Amino acid sequence: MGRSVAGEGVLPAHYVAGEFTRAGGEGFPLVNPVDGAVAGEVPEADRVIVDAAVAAAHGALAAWGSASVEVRAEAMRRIADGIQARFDEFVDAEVADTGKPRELAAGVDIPRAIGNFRAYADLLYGRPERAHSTAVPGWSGGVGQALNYTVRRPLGVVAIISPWNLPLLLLTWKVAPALAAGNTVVAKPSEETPSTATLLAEVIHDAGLPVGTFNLIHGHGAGAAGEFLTAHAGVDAIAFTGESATGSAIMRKAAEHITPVSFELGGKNPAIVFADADFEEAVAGTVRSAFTHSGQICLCTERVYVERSIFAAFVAELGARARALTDYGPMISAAHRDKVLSYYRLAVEEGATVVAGGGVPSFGDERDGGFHVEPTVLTGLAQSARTVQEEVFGPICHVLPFDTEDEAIALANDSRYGLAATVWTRDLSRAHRVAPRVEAGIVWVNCWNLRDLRTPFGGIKASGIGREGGEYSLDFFSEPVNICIKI
Ligand code: NAD
Ligand code: 6OD
Repeated sequence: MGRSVAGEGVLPAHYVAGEFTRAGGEGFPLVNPVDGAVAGEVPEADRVIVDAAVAAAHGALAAWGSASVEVRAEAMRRIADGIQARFDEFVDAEVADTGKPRELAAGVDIPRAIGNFRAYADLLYGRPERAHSTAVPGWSGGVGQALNYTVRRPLGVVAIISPWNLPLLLLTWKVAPALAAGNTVVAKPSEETPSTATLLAEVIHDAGLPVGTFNLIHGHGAGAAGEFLTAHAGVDAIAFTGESATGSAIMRKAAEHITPVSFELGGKNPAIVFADADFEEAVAGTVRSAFTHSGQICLCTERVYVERSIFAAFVAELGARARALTDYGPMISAAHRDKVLSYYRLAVEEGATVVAGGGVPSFGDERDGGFHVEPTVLTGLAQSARTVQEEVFGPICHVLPFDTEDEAIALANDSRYGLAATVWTRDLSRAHRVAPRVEAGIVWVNCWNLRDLRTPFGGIKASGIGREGGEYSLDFFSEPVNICIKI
């Protein structure tokens, strides 16, 4: 079938065994979250398509799994170049699917997708292989030698399931290291955001990897394409990003075949603001960390703990800046908007004071048909309130005062999640003291979402299993094999 043409939008298609197809079950509408209009139709992969994708990935393992580091690294670079060459198409597609501000897609999502492939091309060369010289007691009492060395081999066919919030960034965050490590891939993006994944398949097709090395299927999760894929006996590993509840469901299925998993899940991320912080930096940083992409980033702050002496001033300024935000994107869907609004209502029932937002904005244009909600700042809830404990994944944060360092840490850690945290202080000793005590996989001090692709990324508690990023991803996507040679 035909491929997307610049300026004409993307026709979402599965990519299986080197062919684009819209075959399978009954498709479903693709909705523009900015105005609620139907923008196209997404094909739904049935079991036949999923089986074909897994079979194709198996068929490509011998060729791709044995390709040299040079061949794989060059392929990663061709993919990066291919995205770069179609940069504007990728930006258009990401904006159309998510409604996110164009500067976010053009400034973060698409450049980071390119960066993901370039980073793994480079990392492949820097990968050390370990060797150990081992003393061996000889048969006749002398001492001989053995050489132990460790090689890494790919896991096989990897299923990659990604969410809708950073569709291309989070898909490539897993596809790049999985392919770099010599695996073949069957990927399923979120049903809400099929377009940049389809463009990625076109770019990978053009990069000339062996047929079947990368496959893409579209469709829903539970009881559908996502579950068919993650429960598939032919899948050797699962890398998943999404809700913690979905992680549990996938893990139950994975248990059947003892399939290894890497999970990046939900969060309820705290910010701790000490009175000695640079006030302006802390407020501006918290506005970014709470409201970027309308709070639909797993790293976004939803709980803010502020030292009592600056609490009132901080809340007033945060509220004023939240009210001043005007150019923000929508929630991804009507269902997600309704979930976020249900938390706004719940918070009020739980006794919150609404400092800013709390409702649906009125723009007086086509956006009124879309799924926007106001950036919202709350105070006055107990730490145990559901709105303080449960992930909302929208533009909402609740601010609570604290009196001591220990209390701030205890409040931050009082959560089933442990993904990311921010600490705002000018006291270096305090920063070093507090950061390691916060139960999170990532702690930013005086900054937020400052990323280095070599660093470990992931969460503890209900926020995930394992770490991705740099060598950590290459470790997950490959298996160490120790070889011992008596010499
Ligand atoms: P989701 O869990 O609903 O869906 C994610 C993906 O899983 C989609 O592709 C979906 O089709 C698929 N899926 C759903 N049920 C499935 C099942 N039973 N079997 C197999 N696949 C299934 O998540 P979402 O709503 O797309 O994304 C938002 C969530 O993702 C939030 O909780 C957010 O915190 C989390 N998230 C975490 C990270 C991280 O790095 N930790 C990053 C982004 C998003
Ligand atoms: O920046 C990244 O590498 C990354 N994995 C970001 C995740 C954001 C979650 O929404």
